Amino acid sequence: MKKLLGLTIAFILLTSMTGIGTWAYFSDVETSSNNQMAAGTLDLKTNDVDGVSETISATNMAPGNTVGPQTINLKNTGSINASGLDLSFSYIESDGTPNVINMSADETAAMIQVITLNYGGVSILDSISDGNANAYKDIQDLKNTDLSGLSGIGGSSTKAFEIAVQLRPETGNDYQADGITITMTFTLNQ
Ligand SMILES: [Ca+2]
Ligand SMILES: [Ca+2]
Ligand SMILES: [Ca+2]
Repeated sequence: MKKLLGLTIAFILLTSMTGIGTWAYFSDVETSSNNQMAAGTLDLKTNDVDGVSETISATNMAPGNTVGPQTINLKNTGSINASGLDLSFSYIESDGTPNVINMSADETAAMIQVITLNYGGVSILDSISDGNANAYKDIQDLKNTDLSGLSGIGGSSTKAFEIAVQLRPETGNDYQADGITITMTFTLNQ
């Protein structure tokens, strides 16, 4: 039995600024203070009820800004032990306006470094391959890494999933108003 559950994280880079001041803003990390991730418990049901989804937003990230670590509790609400958990990431472009230079979703994802990735209290960051060879683990790498076969969750038990990201300090002005919406999918196998 498999249950799917989508978790959406929206990262919009500096969408609210317009005009000449926009470009100055991009190098001023202090002015972006609204980054947040909402906590939540995700119920991975083991009956035939569809999974729920939850949105985590990080808007107006400036270069160098860190968001998280945010804990998401993955709860096996059934009584049957799950033998394994598959985790996958995908994203779509989600840009703001105006967007003078449009960087691709992959380019944007590559600028968002994953600095914390824990499951069940253990870091799984080392499992991520630096597929785009930019010398750090990022959201594009996450998308392209197979994260299936993680340890399962016992019946009526919960494991914590934690993630923190940073918009790379060297992110250039071309990325302004570019954003991506990331969907994490947890598949509980029994
Ligand atoms: Ca874009
Ligand atoms: Ca990388
Ligand atoms: Ca742009």
